[in-house]
Amino acid sequence: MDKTEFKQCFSRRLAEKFAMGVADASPNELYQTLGSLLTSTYSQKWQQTWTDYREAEQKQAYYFSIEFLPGKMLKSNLLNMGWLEMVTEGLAELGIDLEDLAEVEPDMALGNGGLGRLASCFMDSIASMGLPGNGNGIRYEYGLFKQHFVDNYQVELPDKWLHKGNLWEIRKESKAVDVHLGGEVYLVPDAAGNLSPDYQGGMTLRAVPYDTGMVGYQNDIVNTMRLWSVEIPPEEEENYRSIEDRRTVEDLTSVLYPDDSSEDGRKLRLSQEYFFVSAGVQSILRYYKQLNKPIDKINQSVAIHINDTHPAMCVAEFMRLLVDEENLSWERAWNLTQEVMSYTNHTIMAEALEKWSINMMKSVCPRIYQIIEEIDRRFVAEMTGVHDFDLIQRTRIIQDNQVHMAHLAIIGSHSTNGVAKLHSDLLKSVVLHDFYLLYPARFNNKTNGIAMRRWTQLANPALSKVLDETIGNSWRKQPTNLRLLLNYTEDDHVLAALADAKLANKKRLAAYIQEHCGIEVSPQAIFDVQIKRLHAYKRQLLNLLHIIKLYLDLKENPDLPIEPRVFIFGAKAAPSYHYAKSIIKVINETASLINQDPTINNKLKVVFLENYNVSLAERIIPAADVSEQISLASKEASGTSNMKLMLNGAVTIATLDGANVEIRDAVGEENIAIFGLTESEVYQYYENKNYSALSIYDENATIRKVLATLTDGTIPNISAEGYEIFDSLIKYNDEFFVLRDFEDYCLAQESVNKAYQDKRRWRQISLRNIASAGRFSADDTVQRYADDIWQIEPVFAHEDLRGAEHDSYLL
Ligand code: 26W
Repeated sequence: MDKTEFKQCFSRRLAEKFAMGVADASPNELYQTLGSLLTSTYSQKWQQTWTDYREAEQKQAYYFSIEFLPGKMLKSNLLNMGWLEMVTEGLAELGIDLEDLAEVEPDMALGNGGLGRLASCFMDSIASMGLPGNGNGIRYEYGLFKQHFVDNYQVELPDKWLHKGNLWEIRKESKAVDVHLGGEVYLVPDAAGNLSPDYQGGMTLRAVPYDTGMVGYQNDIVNTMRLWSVEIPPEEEENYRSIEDRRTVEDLTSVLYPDDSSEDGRKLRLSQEYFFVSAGVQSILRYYKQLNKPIDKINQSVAIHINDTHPAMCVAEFMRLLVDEENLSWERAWNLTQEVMSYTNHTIMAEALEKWSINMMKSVCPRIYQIIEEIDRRFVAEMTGVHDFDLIQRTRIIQDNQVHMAHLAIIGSHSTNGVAKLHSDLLKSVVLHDFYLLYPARFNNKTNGIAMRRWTQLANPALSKVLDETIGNSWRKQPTNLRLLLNYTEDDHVLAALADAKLANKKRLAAYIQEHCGIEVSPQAIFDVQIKRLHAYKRQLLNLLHIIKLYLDLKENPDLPIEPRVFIFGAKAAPSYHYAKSIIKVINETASLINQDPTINNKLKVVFLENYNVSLAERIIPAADVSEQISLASKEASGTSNMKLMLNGAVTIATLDGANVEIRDAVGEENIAIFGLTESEVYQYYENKNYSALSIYDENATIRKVLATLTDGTIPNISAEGYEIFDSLIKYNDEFFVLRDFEDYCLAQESVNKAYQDKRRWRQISLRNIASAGRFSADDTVQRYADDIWQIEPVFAHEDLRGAEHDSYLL
């Protein structure tokens, strides 16, 4: 479709929807118009894709995730439809800046961090690889809280993202299902003497799906992300007279739990988990049964993926439907369940591995608890005599009145994978070693990837243009072709072009920082970036202590030969995570102190950007020079911001943790600044129980000087928080070995400073990082899931079924 046609259609659609012309329309009306033009255009392909999967009787994968973090979708859909350039120009000719429309769209922030964003990167890649995969999650009324700083403290405000409606979703009333919660279940013998469940009490809720198209990259494929919302079944209305009664129901899908590392253990969270699991599994079986295939062949048509433990009840819900409703034998049902289910672990933090009390489980989903009990009983029986008693007791699902959700997911599926080589090895050797002994063949690694199109073509058009002009545009479809850039390491013209693109992005971010924080930063300075959730193991504190050291050094010697540096933080803390919120306060107070100190001639600036989310990441990452990946080795499962920053030419300072190890392998020792304890050294300390923060403190004057600022008033307004942090290090022995890695970290930072001073060398290192980032494409990651775990393949394989030539996106 050409520009002229688009402009006509756009003006016509605006008139149809809002009875007005371009001149009178607000950015939101223009956004709504453009969005509706897109949805009505790709809906035909969406339907076609669905029909193709059905006619081809294609095996499909269903990615169950309690979090999805798409961010904004307008520009991503325009790019994937091949319309981005044409629409940008067409709108400009109508006097409209596409950026203004993109600004209007609220971020879809239905996730906390890494896990949710990965799920959305995967949705984009699965569709772009033409793979029959669907998302299944919750349509929260309120997304992740909006973060504001008041007096340098984090405050949380509700994210009412739906108040202007959501033009990307379609409410599928006809596809609603009922989910039963609470009550009691009695097993009563039926006529044939088989025990069948008799549900007493509890409540039946209506799960209504809202489908959002997942548009593939210029391949006519549109997959589905189905998000469930709860409603009171019309036939039950009279039972919910009062607002309170109604809220008890509607609360179920009203808000995303803002914790991303420690389970909250609340009944509502467990109810959320069962709600979207039951709704999703029921709708899958309903679809499968329409194919008129034997139920005991469902494993050839369905793959269900459990994204961390939150959807682990898929195992028991699938069993419930196969045994209770499809009357399959337990054994047959169990084999099918294991073949259909697969599980990904995203964290080794003990507090993040969900364990629900038996009573809680019984009160929320009694039949599911009965089934889990039976799975556990049969597991013990099957393993007894084969493996030793203690191993069985450590791996069984129900222990000390708690249901271990990871155990259920591992025992009930055919595949358990980690998200980076080191993480997957730690699962086998430490965290899930007992299960590795039971099921060695099930364990595998799938190193994370990122949606290359969003994190280059959309977020960084300046870099994308230089790449096209240097190596051609094949990298847009095949990111590993970025390696061609290595041929230009000695090409000063290309090095300069890359540096100009980076500088332009830094100027844009500097303007944003000026506007939103009132802080002036120099685009010439090193933009040193740490963007991720605030968590002690991610060690934003280590970054802060180094900044304080630099500040003290500059106070002593303002002519210290360091390159001016801007430290940029983006991080939300879970509202109940007090320690994390104290670190935010201290970073902000340190920032105010340093940014207003005239004596250090602007050599240091600290900027903590509010409300870090996907859209802010798209603004920060292209402007980054240094990528902070400084978690304590063994704690960060993978990380994905590390991949995004590398792809955009930032140089990484990192511990050998998570995917940092594979980034080092990709770019080479001399193009990354590695420091700190390795995971085996960390485990050595655990082994020997001999880590002493106090002795490090006593032996290191610099550390004492730096830590003193936390309590001696150097940093104002942090009396409580300063002591809290000081005590966490000295009194409570520094759980994440911040003091142990401090000196090495400072040395690594000096090497970064030195490298930056050699402009040409720095540009070459940056180039090599861009060139080596192609291997972290989520397109390749999902292809590995498809080949090794889900056994699904692109529908293209059945080209003949789709008829001759496809017409691309015609209006
Ligand atoms: C029960 C509360 C809760 C909520 C979310 C516990 C754990 C989570 C997530 C699993 C935490 C998470 O986002 N993990 C991150 O997953 C990314 C994608 O694989 C990894 O890159 C990060 O290293 C990992 O921390």
